[in-house]
Amino acid sequence: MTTLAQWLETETDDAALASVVLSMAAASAELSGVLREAPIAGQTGLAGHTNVQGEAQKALDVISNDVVLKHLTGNAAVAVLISEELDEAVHLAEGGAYLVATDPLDGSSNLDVNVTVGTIFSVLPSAGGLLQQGRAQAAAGYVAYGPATSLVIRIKGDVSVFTLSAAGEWLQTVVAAKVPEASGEFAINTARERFWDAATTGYVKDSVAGETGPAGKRYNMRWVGSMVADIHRILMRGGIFLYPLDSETVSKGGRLRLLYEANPMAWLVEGAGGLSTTGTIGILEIVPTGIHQRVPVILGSAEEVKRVEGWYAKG
Ligand code: AHM
Ligand code: MG
Repeated sequence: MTTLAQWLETETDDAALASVVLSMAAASAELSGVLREAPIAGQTGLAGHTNVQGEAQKALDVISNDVVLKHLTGNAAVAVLISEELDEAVHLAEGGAYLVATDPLDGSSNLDVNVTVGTIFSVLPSAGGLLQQGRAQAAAGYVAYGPATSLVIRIKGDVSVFTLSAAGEWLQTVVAAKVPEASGEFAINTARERFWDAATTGYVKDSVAGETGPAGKRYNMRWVGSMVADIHRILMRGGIFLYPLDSETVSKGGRLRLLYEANPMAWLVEGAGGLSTTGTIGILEIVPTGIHQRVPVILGSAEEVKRVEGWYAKG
């Protein structure tokens, strides 16, 4: 089987970029072990403080951030780290060619109930500064800590999936993931229906209307509450993920963060043939205004994303 290091050799001739991906993979492999034994080590529960987003940090949020920081600090190619858990960008190796933006532990509300969580990361050329469009990404990936630990990674070409072996090696298990164009599955937190805009309400209403409704088919709804798990399902078998702008999140610009949640996921989904949008513009086209900026996120199977865009176009 192809290892991650072998795949990187064929995927890029940029040794610095390959080393950044390998550092994130090493951090994630370490985290996979930490997460597996966290209840034994007494590392579940709250850390006792809040992050820059005003969210209560879990002990494992803090530990995960420390593990990623440790692995990137030793890498001369990483000039800057932006993390969900750190108020400010951290300047690391001077002259490093790359910037990493990460959510070290996404979906942490699922930790204490042993449901899949993940690490998301985006790699950008450091020369472009802190606030670059998603289009500028040099690579992006996530790691899903589920029944298996999966690394999903894309440089410029296809999306590859690697699985962490018991011996600690990343082995390629999917060569080119493709998001099916059509799907009958949508993912949205339906408990927020009262806050939705007309486009979201319209799309979901059409979808649940079944075979005789405007969508002409039957849909299923899935919502794990870990973006990594929901997006992984969509990458493997299709579907659409929506965290739209709603009347409660409008003052913040949305719920999910652009630099280390929306952009890397959009990079992967688009690389696998899917689409991504805020409803009105492509996620990868957004010009960031802040490192912790939030945006509406709609991505997945092309037909479904187009159906949502159709609703937004109605105004
Ligand atoms: P987090 O980065 O603080 O873990 O929050 C992001 C998570 C996503 O993983 C998930 O899609 C979303 O928040 C779930 O939101 P909700 O609580 O509305 O279900
Ligand atoms: Mg998070």
